[in-house]
Amino acid sequence: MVALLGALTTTACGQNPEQRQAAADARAASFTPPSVTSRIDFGTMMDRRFRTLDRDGNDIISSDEMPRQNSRLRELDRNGDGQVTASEFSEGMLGFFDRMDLNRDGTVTSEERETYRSRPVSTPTPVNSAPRLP
Ligand SMILES: [Ca+2]
Ligand SMILES: [Ca+2]
Repeated sequence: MVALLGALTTTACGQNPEQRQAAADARAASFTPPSVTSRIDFGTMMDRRFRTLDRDGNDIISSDEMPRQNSRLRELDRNGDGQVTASEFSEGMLGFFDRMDLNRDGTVTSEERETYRSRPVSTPTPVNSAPRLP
């Protein structure tokens, strides 16, 4: 039994480089900013992310450029045409940043991010339910 536990522990800790890379990719895909992120840095990061996703460079993330399991990205598609334009993307992402920035100081700390993530999903917030008009 002890030997079995030992083997399990070793397996769990002994990830090979590919597994670690896959985990890193997963973290990158779900977007994990550094512990303190300014709004400007966030905007720059999101702009870079948009450029990466917009493979043909037409300022639109079309449905075939959309990552498969990224529901957050689909939520940015405000007019529901299956595409996310550069302005839909940046406005949506900065709105997301502002919702995470609980004390409105223009930076999001890892603590604020955790608070945002652990919020009750079923509770609608006024910011989320407000109509998103330009
Ligand atoms: Ca495109
Ligand atoms: Ca803040």
